[in-house]
Amino acid sequence: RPRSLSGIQATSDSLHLGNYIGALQQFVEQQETHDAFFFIANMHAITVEQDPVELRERTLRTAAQFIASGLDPEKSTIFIQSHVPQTTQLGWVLECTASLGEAQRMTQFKDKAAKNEHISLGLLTYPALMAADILLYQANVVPVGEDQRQHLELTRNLAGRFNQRYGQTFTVPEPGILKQTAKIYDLQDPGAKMSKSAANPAGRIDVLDEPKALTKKFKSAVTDNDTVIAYDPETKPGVSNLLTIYSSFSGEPIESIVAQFEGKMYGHLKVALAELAVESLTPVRERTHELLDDPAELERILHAGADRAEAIARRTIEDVYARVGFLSR
Ligand code: AQP
Repeated sequence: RPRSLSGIQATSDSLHLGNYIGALQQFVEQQETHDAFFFIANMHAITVEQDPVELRERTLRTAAQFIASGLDPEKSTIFIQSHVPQTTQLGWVLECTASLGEAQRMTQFKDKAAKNEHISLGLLTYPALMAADILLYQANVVPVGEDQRQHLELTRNLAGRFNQRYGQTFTVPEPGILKQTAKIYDLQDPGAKMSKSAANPAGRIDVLDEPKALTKKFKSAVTDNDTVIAYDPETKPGVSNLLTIYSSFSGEPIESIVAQFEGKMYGHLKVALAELAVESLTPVRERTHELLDDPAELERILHAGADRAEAIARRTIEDVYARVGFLSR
């Protein structure tokens, strides 16, 4: 089986619909067809300042949401990034493989550097650590949203560069980006991606939102002055985003949703979408809270995952260290 690997940062109490549709739902599908590895990125999280108590709590909450969304610990290896020390070992080697210019060109670095007063060095070198996450496990495919395409391209370049210099060491991974759901947009600002750090929380649907809050956000989603329900991301970004989300929950193609709502008002679509989202997300929310009520079981799953992940990571780092010329102890 080809290996699939991806991660999500532990930077919020709840994942949002962008994470859920753009990433997590793909993870759930891939565990059926791939040798699947999914981790909670707590090391990436500290590239910007985090409160330690919150980070611990959010790490477990993110793990619980993985499982509640359908990741099965029997099928997927679920682990915490910092539990595999080889991540930073390879991260360093890859920092020395990448160039400063490459890191500075990353649009996520530029965006986040503009938003934060204190720009940590880790924010700049983050893509090398992300490359380490992926290359450690010799992943074939990395399911992510569109916003991660540039980082993945850098990972591929670093793998190729290392292989060329030291001989075949790393699998060069393919991005697993699904066209239609690759980018879920902010409900209040459909020109921007839905994001944890958006200024207006009304534009973000959280997986753990209570039904009332969730319905209110969908009802107040920004659309346009037109009244026709049609899919056209260029001229009707708000409505198109709602249709994408609808399609991802209902599993129907967008054309058939458009046909169902022919002649209806935006309000109808919003109410139907809110109902669908409540129906889909309620079991995820309830299961997440159940899992969090039993942290011992969650921790057992995460430890078993770390053991499996580390066994593979150890083999890769031994090979890498030997190739770059580090003497073994
Ligand atoms: N809006 C989105 N649409 C589709 N996919 C998305 N992803 C994130 N936002 C969207 C995908 O979710 C996965 C987890 O990414 P992450 O842990 O890097 O999350 P993030 O980038 O911290 O989430 P945000 O909300 O984007 O955070 P900020 O506000 O800090 O930038 C990835 O696969 C990502 O592509």
